[in-house]
Amino acid sequence: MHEIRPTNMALNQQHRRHGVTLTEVLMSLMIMGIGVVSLATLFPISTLRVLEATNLTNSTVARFNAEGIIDSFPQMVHNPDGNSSTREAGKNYIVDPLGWHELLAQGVPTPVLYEYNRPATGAFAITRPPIAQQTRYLGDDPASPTLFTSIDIARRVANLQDTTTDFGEGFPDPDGADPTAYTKNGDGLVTGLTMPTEVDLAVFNLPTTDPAYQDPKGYQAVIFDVTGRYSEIRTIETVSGQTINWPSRPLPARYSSIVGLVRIERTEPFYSWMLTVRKRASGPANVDVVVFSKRDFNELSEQVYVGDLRRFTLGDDGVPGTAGDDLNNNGTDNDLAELGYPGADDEQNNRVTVDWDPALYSTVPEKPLLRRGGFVFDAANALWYRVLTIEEAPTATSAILALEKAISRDNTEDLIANNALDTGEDRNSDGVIDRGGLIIPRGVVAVFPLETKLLQ
Ligand SMILES: [Ca+2]
Ligand SMILES: [Ca+2]
Ligand SMILES: [Ca+2]
Ligand SMILES: [Ca+2]
Repeated sequence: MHEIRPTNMALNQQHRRHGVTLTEVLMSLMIMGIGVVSLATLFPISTLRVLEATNLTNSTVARFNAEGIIDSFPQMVHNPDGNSSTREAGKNYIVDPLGWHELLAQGVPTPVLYEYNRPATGAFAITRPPIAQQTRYLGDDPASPTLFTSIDIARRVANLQDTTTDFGEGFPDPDGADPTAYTKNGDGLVTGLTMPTEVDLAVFNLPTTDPAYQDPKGYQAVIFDVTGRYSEIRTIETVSGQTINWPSRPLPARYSSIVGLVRIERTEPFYSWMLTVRKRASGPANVDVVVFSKRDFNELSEQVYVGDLRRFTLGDDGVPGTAGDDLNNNGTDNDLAELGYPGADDEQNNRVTVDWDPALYSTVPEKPLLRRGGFVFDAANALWYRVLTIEEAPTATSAILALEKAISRDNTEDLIANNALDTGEDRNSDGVIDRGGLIIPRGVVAVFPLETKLLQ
């Protein structure tokens, strides 16, 4: 027994020297884990960055498209209903050719208001002020349009055809020995190709030769030459059986004897724009281009939520101006006109509480999609604000939003002693205290203020 022990100990020591303890394993796992986790978090971040970059690029293109249209057709902004007798001076409104046509196509009889489910009665009434502020215009005379004559035109003008979806591909002439695969015009140039039968054209809903069934939804063919390095794109004009045709734009002569792969794809519009306009009484208009990604063309997305935008807080003293002082010397201390007075403790405000308590609405509103970096629209003043953060909510059906910049205009009459009608409030003297409305449409990726557009 005594002789064996040292041997065992030596063996154990040997094991200890060459092996790895549990602690060492755990340590190395932890170190590797840190590396893997930090590497893994890089992927979502980079994906987000790519998405942000794509949004930024495409929305900038959409913005310049929109500005080009405005500069070519200034009446779209300055006379948005096409009625020369009213120039909408001093009003705020929306110019939304695409939204107008899309809602019309959905059966909304007159998509004149950019709003839905606005609380119109009760303590949280948001009445439409005398200046029509949530009016949506086509940007043209709806009775006899000259510019936005159809939904197709509106889609072409206000959409960015930025993405394509593949619908199938194949080699019409895999061996370069099948002359029947080609349809040619009088000059011998290819105006059509017959696709192999494994590409089932019927499922694509492509435009057929029968004009009654033509459905030009942006289907196009990408036609490679035999090298696979050169390609031409043709909008598919008609389809007859397995043959796709583009008679108005024949292919170059290099395709006349042999073609390579042909891919059928459809252009998808993800980005679109509408305009918000604040037109001064003197004529010039401030215009914002609002760019959406996958805009939801639905009345529900124009839900007006209760959200009082107030330019100033009352400060620590809880009253307008400085407690006990008559800052504006009108004989009354701390009247409403002293709110935000120079020298007072009132501060510029960038917070707003948005409320979607179903009790306030005639139709149960969907909860707004609130997210950092999203946009909210002041329905009274036609101003956009970007959301900086979402703070804790006082109730389960409300949230406090911190906005990226200070609120520049009040959208409510209820500026002090909230929920009560106080002296100096009720500016339109209708006996009702007006609450503010916010619209929080989904998918707004950017809002571009343009240079002031002059009446031309
Ligand atoms: Ca104060
Ligand atoms: Ca005073
Ligand atoms: Ca009040
Ligand atoms: Ca009022």
